[in-house]
Amino acid sequence: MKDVGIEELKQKAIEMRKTALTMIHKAQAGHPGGSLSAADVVTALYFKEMNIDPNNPQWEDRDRFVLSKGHVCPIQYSALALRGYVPYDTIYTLREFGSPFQGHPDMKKCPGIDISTGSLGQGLSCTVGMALGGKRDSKTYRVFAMLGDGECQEGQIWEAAQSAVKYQLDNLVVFVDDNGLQIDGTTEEIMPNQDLEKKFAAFGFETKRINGHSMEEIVETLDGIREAKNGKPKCIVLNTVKGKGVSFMEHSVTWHGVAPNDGEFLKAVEEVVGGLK
Ligand SMILES: Cc1ncc(C[n+]2csc(CCOP(=O)(O)OP(=O)(O)O)c2C)c(N)n1
Repeated sequence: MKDVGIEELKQKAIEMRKTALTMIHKAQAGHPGGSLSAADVVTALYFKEMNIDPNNPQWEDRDRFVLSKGHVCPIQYSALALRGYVPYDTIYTLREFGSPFQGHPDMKKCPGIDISTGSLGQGLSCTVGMALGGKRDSKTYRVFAMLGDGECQEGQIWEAAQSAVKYQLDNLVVFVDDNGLQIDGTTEEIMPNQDLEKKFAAFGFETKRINGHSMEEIVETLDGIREAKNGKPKCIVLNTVKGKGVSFMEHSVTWHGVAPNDGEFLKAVEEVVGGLK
């Protein structure tokens, strides 16, 4: 954990959004909507909460982060580039052959990626293994997962949730980016309210629903659970907006996996630089 103020984190979140959009624009491919909805929590984790060392990505005692909704990797790559895991210019190689920044996170190619993801539903199981391993080895590291609300339709999520409770993994913190939209192949889908905090609570998680774009609420929540050694895994459901920070991308499933053209990119960056409204 680093002592970083709210205003500094908000500035970082602006840089994160700008970087992710720059990558996607340069590649002319990628997923802006879900990257922007996850941006604020990912910022708080990488710039304040997690015990990590960019110079030693394999450090045994590091906190782990698993982007289970791996398609929004531009936001995680932005954190890795801005924290210095790789040179910042790497952002211009998104999705290129040989780049550490593949279309979905690849742990063999990119320093700082703890597990390869992209096939939705699998990441939580990986975090359960990591958290259980930590407990068995008497390690104090914590494990953070980021899931999508659409992803929670995968049965494997709930099998993993049961294991997390059975093994009393209070070193596991699960975030669900509940932006209310997903896309299934070519079918756009408005997600029904799944009452995810109630579902995770029914399985035995300690749960809370917060505004996923309020840095104040995010930091307060992370402060509140940091020392909670009560035998319960945690789940924080985030009220978020897909495309948050760019007016024409907000609440729009169209921007799930589409890159902005030159004009759209310039307008998007202009808006992002102005901060969240
Ligand atoms: C197992 C699997 N099925 C389908 C997909 C294709 N897919 C990629 S993103 C996505 C929608 C995800 O929605 P959500 O989890 O809500 O993420 P977000 O809206 O935050 O992008 C789907 C179905 C996939 N990556 N993995």
